[in-house]
Amino acid sequence: MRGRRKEEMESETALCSRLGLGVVVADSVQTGKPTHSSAMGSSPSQPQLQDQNVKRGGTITFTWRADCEATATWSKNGQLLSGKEDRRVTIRHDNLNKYLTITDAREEDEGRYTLELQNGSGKASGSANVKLLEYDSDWRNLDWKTSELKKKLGSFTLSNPQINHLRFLLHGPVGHGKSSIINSFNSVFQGRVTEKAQSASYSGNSFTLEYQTYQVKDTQGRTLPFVFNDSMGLETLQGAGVLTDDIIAAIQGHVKDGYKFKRSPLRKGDKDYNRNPILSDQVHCLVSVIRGDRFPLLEDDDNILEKMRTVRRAASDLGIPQVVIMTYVDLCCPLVNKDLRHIYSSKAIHRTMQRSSKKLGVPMNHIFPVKNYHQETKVDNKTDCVILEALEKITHLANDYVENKTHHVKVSPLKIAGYIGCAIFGLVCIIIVFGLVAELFEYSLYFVIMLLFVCFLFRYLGF
Ligand SMILES: Nc1nc2c(ncn2[C@@H]2O[C@H](COP(=O)(O)OP(=O)(O)O)[C@@H](O)[C@H]2O)c(=O)[nH]1
Ligand SMILES: [Mg+2]
Repeated sequence: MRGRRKEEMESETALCSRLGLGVVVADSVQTGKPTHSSAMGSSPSQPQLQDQNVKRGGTITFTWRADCEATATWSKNGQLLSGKEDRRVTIRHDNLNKYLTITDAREEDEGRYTLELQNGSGKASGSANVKLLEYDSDWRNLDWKTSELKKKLGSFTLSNPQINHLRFLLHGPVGHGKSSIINSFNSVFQGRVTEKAQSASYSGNSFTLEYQTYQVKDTQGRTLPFVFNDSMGLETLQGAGVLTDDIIAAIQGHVKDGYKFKRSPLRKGDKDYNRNPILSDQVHCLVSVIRGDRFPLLEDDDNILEKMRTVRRAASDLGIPQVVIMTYVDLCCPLVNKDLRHIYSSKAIHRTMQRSSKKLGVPMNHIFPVKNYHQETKVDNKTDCVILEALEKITHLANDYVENKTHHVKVSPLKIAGYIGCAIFGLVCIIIVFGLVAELFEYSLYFVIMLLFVCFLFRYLGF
């Protein structure tokens, strides 16, 4: 009897390994040994099947060892499975062992699977869900080549000649990877993992306390046409973390580099307040940085979400484009953790993006999932690609924004009065001088010269 049991177990193990089963959901131990009561006609025990998360192309496997003779039927979402509907589906009943295997798993295989056992004494059924970790095809295309993208961005020509760089402001909750993304951008172009902006190993409170501009250089030491502004993180408590007024002032270009964030907002007249920001001081794209794996927590944090919305509204009022960089994709999805190439087919990442799009009001094509260089000591092609993909899209959005902008220098009324005073004084002097000269020249020449001078004055003062 014992020998027969051992043989059965061996054949079961052999089958599992032949099918390449990643997950043996329930094994015979769970059911206990077949009892004599089965022979006496007891009804089967309820099958215990376990939920499965399977990767695309993987194998879905349910096995159950019944504790008595019983006929078994498998169904999916209430529809009976015969095992003939698809070559990928195999149903096998080997004495007490019941198997359902589906190879080359696809999205259509998702659903609730049920095993029903029935004999003369009664019936029992058990169900489990199958979920695919990935969609059947990628929802965003990437050709996984860095050299082209790097070249394109390295020689990017700004469409507005009045500025020599695009300015991106990174903002978001503390510890979500703002400083790390600046380091990642720089690392890609440097070809080695760098740390320009200090990122925190553990972030309870903001590690970045200053408003700082970072440039990116390539391996030849050429400065790339974009700069990044790192800011202090947003915190839940009112008055903690960066103040939304300061972020809004930074967007408008009023915050000078090196400003140390304080408990009270930066005001006109403070030494770090730039009264007359020009186009290159202003932010050309607002980048919200959020952790993908922590989004469920962030979703419930109304204080932070409200702060983020306030900042976004201010950017919208100025017509500044806004994007979201979703970091920590490696912790969002086990498949992506293993291989970053699954990033654009991962359901977990796509769903988190959909939820953040809804909560933050940013369209899906303005959300970029990214894995930062955080523990690596060397750069790698896949991480570079994902980072460059985000940077390229952000650069185009910012460049479109600056295309039709001009330097709007706000001149104070006092300055204007000064200009006018100077102009009047200059004119009077000229009239006196030319009055003397006019005696020697014809009046017509006198007026032509006067006119030319006034034109020059107006052009020079920029009226
Ligand atoms: N696993 C993982 N860790 C990350 C990622 N991005 C950042 N980190 C880590 O998160 C921590 C906080 O990052 P930091 O850039 O200082 O966040 P900040 O406060 O928003 O500037 C650091 O320990 C980083 O190494 C990522 O994509 N994946
Ligand atoms: Mg930081």
